[in-house]
Amino acid sequence: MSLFLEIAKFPVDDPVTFTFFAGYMAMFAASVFFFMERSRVSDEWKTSMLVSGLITGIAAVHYYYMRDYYPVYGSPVVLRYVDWTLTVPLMCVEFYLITKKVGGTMAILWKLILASVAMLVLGYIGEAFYADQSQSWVWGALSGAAYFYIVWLVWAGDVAKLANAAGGKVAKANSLLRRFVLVGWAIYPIGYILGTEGGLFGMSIGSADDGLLNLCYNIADAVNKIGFGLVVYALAVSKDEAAA
Ligand SMILES: *C/C=C(C)/C=C/C=C(C)/C=C/C1=C(C)CCCC1(C)C
Repeated sequence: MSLFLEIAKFPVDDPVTFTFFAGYMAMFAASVFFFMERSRVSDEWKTSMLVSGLITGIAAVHYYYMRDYYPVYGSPVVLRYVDWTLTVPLMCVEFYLITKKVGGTMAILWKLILASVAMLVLGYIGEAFYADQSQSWVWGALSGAAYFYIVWLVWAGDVAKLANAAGGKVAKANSLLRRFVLVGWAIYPIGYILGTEGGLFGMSIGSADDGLLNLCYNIADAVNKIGFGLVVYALAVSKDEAAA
C-alpha cells in the first residue's frame, strides 16, 4: 500500500491531521524566509540564520512524510525522533554560536548536545516500545532529568554565566532564547504524559491513536523551531548600541 494518500481521502475534520499539514507549510515557508533574509544581516549573524533555516528545513522534510503517515498508521514515532535528533542539537548550536564570541567552548556545546541526545533516546524508548508502554513514565522521568539539566545550563550554568558576564546583545540573546527551552520545550513532556499509556492519562483525540500527543508535539514544534528562528532574526537585524 502506498504511503501517500489520495488527497480526497484526507480526514479534513481531524485537527491533528490539520496541524501536520499546516506545520509542513509553516516550516517550509519559514525556511525560505530565513535563507533569503540571511543576506540582510551582518556577518556575525549569518551562521545563526543559516542554522535557523536548517532547523525548519529539516522539520519541513519530516513533516512532509509525517503528514501522510499519520492518518494511515498513527503516531509517526520514528520520523518524529529522527527529526528531533537532528534539530534539537542544532538548537544547541545556536546557543553555542551566541556565546562563542565571549568564550563559549566546544565543551559547553558537547554538554548541551549529549544531554539533548540522552533526553531524546530515553523519550524514544518510552514511546516506541509499545509492548510495555506501562513503563513509559519511567523513561519519561529519566528523559525529564536530562531536560532539566539543559534548562539549568542555559538559566544558571555555563551558558548563562558566560552570557551574563558578556552583557549587551549576547546576554539579551540568551535571555530570550532560553525562554523557549523553559516554556516552549515544556509542551513536549505534557504531550508525552497525555498520550502515552504509562504517562498517566493515555488520552486520544483525532483519527488515530496518540492524537493529543501529536497535537502537542506539532504545536510545540512550530513555536520552538519557527519562534526560535524569528527571535534570532529579530536580534540579528536590531540596532544595538552594544552591537556584538
Ligand atoms: C524541534 C524539536 C524540539 C525542540 C524538541 C524538543 C523535545 C523535547 C524537549 C522533549 C522532551 C521530553 C521530555 C522532557 C520527557 C518525555 C519525553 C520527551 C522526549 C517528549
